[in-house]
Amino acid sequence: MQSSTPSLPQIEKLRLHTQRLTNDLDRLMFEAIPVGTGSPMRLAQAMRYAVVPGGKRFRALLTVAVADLVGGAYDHALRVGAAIECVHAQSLIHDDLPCMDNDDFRRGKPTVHKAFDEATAVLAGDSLLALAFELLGHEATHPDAGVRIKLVLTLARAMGQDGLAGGQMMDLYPPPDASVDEVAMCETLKTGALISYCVEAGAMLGHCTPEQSAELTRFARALGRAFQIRDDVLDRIGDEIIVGKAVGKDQGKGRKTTLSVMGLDKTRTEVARLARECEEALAGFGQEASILRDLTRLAINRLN
Ligand code: GRG
Repeated sequence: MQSSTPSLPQIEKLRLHTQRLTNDLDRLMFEAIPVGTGSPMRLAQAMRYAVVPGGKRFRALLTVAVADLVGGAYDHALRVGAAIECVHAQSLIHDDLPCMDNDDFRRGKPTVHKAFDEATAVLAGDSLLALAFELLGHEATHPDAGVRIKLVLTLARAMGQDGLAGGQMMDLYPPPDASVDEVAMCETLKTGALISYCVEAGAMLGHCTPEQSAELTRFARALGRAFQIRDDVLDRIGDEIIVGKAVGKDQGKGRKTTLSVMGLDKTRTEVARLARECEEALAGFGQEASILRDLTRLAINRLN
């Protein structure tokens, strides 16, 4: 795996792939969040504001790519991807609140609590989590109830104290002299847990051997770390307009990140190691895993 920037044909292939999924996701989510059918209209508007249009749709793309790799159906993966994007959106809405990161802009537009208000933002986040489980539990997501239960159970674990919420807690209340390992653990939970779920869930929709499953898990762990490290780097060197939100906040708040505890040079080395790890984990899948290689490059080189 090259950590260098992707070639133009690679970018074009990924762009077409992304375009199709983005259109399908937007349609699915619009239908799943009706406005004006009895439920409070303002809540539905805030939910839609948070998920349509979304961001890069990296997580849904990942799930669809893994499902495709193991013979899962696109329509099933699309619904799982939508559920994951709902959870991701909730985590961003809550992360942006004044009691957490206190951000006014996200994806180049006012954050949900700025566009609406704090109470609506909290409830929109809560409702998006509920919607995620509703989407997963519906029989359209998979005909096998056992698979649906596994999808639900594994997502619940990825969100809670051993996942996003736990990682966010470590981020908000870091130990005084956080070690590299403690910072890595925080980032693995707050960002890596959902990225790992994307891969696990995609694999659940098809069939793979225990060896393939282990390699996908290894890939997901390295990818999640690389994705969050790039986030830290963008906060340091990114352009506010392109990133779509305020940058330079980590240093201002004295936040512990891989970048702040390792420095730029060691962080680059670590990203190169993670890229190699992704490449090795995907090696056995051959050309079939090319979209996953493209997504790895995107995670490492992205500008927003
Ligand atoms: C889910 C129960 C539950 C709680 C959430 C608030 C919170 C607890 C966690 C916050 C976790 C967080 C914000 C991690 C950062 C993840 C990250 C790198 C986000 C940016 O993702 P992109 O770049 O964003 O994929 P786009 O806008 O492209 O979707």
